[in-house]
Amino acid sequence: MPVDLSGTWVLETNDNFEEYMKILNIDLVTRKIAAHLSQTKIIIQDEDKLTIKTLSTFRNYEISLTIGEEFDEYTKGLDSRMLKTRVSWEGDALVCTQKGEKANRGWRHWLEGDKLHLELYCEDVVCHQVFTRKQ
Ligand code: YOG
Repeated sequence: MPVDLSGTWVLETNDNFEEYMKILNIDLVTRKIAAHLSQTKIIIQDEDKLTIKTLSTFRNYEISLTIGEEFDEYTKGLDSRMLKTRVSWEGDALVCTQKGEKANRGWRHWLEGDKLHLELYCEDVVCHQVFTRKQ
């Protein structure tokens, strides 16, 4: 376990989220609602087991996985696609690849000082989110 990302994190900045939602074919009305949501990320890291909950007043999303093992991900309530997903450490970054209909899809988490960073990418679009620890 290179670093411990565990904690409750609150979204502070959300660059290019609109473009990320568009590339996932999220409809206009849903995008308008989602764009201004406060998102809370709860990460529970226990050796090679990981749970990530993304919570909002509109929808919640949760994955549980074993680091290094591919699993079937269904993005229920998001873009509702089936993916073959794998999450691994690349140095101190937690890196996810999501194989499916969309090319170059995945995400990456890392720490910088007291902030949690997340890049969500799909095709040529990158959304950059920064979270701060909930007090
Ligand atoms: O997190 O993949 O931490 O799963 C991004 C949604 C918005 C619903 C959230 C609800 C992408 C409408 C998941 C927002 C846009 C828009 C709160 C980010 C899709 C639908 C759930 C994510 C990873 C890494 C762990």
